[in-house]
Amino acid sequence: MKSICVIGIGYVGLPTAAMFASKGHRVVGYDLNEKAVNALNKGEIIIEEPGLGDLVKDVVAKGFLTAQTTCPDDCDVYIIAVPTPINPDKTADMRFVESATRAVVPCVRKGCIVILESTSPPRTVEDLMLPILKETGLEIGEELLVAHSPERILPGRVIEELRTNSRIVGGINEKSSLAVKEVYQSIVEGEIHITTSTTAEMCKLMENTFRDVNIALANELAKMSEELGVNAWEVIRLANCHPRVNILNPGPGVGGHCIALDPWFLVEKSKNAKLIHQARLNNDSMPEFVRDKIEKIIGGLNGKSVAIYGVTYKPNIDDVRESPVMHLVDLLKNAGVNVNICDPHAAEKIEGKGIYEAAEGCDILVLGVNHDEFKNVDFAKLTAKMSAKNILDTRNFWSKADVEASGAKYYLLGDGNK
Ligand code: SAJ
Repeated sequence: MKSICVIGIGYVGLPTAAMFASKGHRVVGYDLNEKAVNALNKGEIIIEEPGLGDLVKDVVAKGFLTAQTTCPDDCDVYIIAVPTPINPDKTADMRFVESATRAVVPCVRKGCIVILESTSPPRTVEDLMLPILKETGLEIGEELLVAHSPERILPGRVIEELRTNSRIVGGINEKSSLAVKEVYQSIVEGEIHITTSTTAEMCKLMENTFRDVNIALANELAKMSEELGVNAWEVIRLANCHPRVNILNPGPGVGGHCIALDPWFLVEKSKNAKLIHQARLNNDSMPEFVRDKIEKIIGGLNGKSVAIYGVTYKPNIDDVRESPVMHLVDLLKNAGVNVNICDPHAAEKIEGKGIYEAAEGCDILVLGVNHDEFKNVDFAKLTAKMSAKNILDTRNFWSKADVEASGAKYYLLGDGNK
């Protein structure tokens, strides 16, 4: 068994730490966030992720996982899982990775391993981390092994995917790759592919960029469909009957701290990332497109009331980071709209109202995120106290027939049929 330090006990670091601890490793979570550290040491978590709470409670109770606000100097493996946000000018903010790497320097000794898990621009390990790690005085690649191993876990299915997804390990040399592969073999049942650190960085970015570009295609289809008088969802359903076509779903935009951000790392580093750049602009234009659709439906915005159902970046999670629906809320408020929010998953993050209360007095109800809680609503009751019974579905989640049977008017993002 190894002693493992996970730097950053957030959405990726905490489940990773808990999984290693559940296999008998001694794991120390290091984070500057005292609230997260204190919660973890009580066996509690401060994020919503199915199954994670029980896992953390168990490994903390057994003494395999602890947390602290300083970097431990007695571990064999140091995993950096800190945020890599985007600056307002869309360049990568690598401060957290840099400071985590510096924190490791006085703590490592001969034989230690440093792994970057954070999604990072290409060449982060080679050009940002190695120059700092050389300050340890250890022979990099021999006495101190270094690799990038990006996570592929889907928020909402983290525990299962950490275990079952295949994984890429990109070492600065083969010795590093083999040592890091051995570390992950204790928690990963999927295949572990070995490559270079820069290739691993590019793989992670291209995985999410592939998804972002395809979502952008679906969003462009939605706009074209409204212009040309067809229903984009019908086009997608039928086109996807082709054995090699898989058009993704339109929506009010792309959120989360991954798909919405990672492509910008490539735009920053390569002048050839033109399609990738345009895809980001397409997706980031959707909140305005929805705002304009709302304005057209209710005949103006200033002084109107709009109820937004679901503001997290995707269904059944509590994460509002980069949420396009939160951007839509801001756009509406800036246009003088009174906005009511209903989101049972984001109750601790935003001031919301109940499902049958939020729509009262509103001119339109917009489904922003298709949470399970919105599946079986009573549309007659939902719209009973609305000023105007308009429902705009941005996720093709509700039935037009059911909505209109209640006497409300149903609108669907991407449906150009009048
Ligand atoms: N979205 C659409 N249309 C779609 C699919 C998604 O509008 O057809 C939107 C969602 O509403 C959401 C955003 O895109 O706002 C991203 O949602 P997501 O579920 O696609 O992605 P994440 O960010 O939760 O997780 C992704 C996953 N990457 C891929 O699927 C390639 C996950 O495997 C990664 O580990 C994660 O990013 C990450 O951490 O990088």
